Amino acid sequence: MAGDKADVLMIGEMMPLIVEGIDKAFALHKLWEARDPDAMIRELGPQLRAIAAGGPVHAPVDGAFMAKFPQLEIVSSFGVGYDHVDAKWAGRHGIIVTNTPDVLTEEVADTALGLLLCTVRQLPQAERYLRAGKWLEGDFPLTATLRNRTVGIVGLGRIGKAIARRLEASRVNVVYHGRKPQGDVTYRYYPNLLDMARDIDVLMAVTPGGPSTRNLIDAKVLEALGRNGILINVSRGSVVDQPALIAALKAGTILSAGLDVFVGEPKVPQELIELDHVVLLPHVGSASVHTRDAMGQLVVDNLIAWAAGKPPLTPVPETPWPPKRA
Ligand code: NAP
Ligand code: 8YV
Repeated sequence: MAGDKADVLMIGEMMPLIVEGIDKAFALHKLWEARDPDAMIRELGPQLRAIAAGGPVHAPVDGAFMAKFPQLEIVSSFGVGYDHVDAKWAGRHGIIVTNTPDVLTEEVADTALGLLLCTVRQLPQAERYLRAGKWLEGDFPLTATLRNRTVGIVGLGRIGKAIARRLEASRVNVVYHGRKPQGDVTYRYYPNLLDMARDIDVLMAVTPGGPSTRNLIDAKVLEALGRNGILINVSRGSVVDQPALIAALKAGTILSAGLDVFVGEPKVPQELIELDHVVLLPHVGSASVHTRDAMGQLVVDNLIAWAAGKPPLTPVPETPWPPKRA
């Protein structure tokens, strides 16, 4: 503790708005800059009560890591998805986990729809065609269409519903799969993903990552989606069996895929990069200045609320409130 400011450990580098916001209100410790990170952890261990954590490309905040800080009270995480944090372990140990929901919903839905349109209509390929001077030789080939397609959304939560609203405006039929039906929509619900995959020709993944959704979209689902089928993934790379997807794309089992997320990102398999008929984005779902600023501010504001003894602004469902220590 520096003066009366609580210590906050930042694990990996985060955006300047977060670094500056935390630095102003707290004693900030930058683990990624430490010459000896283990020594910093040992030194802070007994008194540290707060951690700021980044998204999926950062180090996981698992039970073993949190156990190094017996006084830990809060992990303020960047991003709505928090599969890099063991929130169940934290919940059992009375530790608050916060994420950044809602402020990114419309941005990610915009990206998902853009990715879908780019994939179906091959817009990036058409742009590459023009830049390569090929238009002078002839028109770009005709493409597939969004018309008469049915989009099946896996994970009809905040972002899934915002995508569905955009699809409705485009007069596209929407159905969905999740663990339970949603009360506030009239789209057809499929309790079984395979059944839905057979009936649709676009599969849009918007679930959380983590063990409960690992490889949810596997070879069988891709086969059921069929030769005209398109997979759009804006959830987490882990939700799709990536080798099975590559095999399906190569074999023509499905038509195409638009991917914003990957297993092991930022590394993307060369086999995917070499496929010209897919559209690949570097995890930019929420990546506008406006939305990233709102997300970053929420990371800071959750810590400020905690330090003032107020309830967390955006706790994840696993967070017990008021907290109970194990
Ligand atoms: P949300 O409101 O919690 O929605 C998640 C949905 O997934 C819920 O409808 C939930 O419904 C469903 N779901 C959960 N577990 C499932 C399972 N095992 N099988 C099928 N469906 C399941 O979250 P959100 O704010 O919409 O965000 C969703 C996810 O999008 C995030 O967790 C993150 O992974 C991803 N994301 C990606 C980007 C990007 O940049 N690409 C940006 C933001 C978010 P049930 O509980 O009824 O199953
Ligand atoms: C974040 C995301 O940008 O919110 C999420 O779950 O995937 C993105 O909005 C990502 O977590 C940053 O690392």
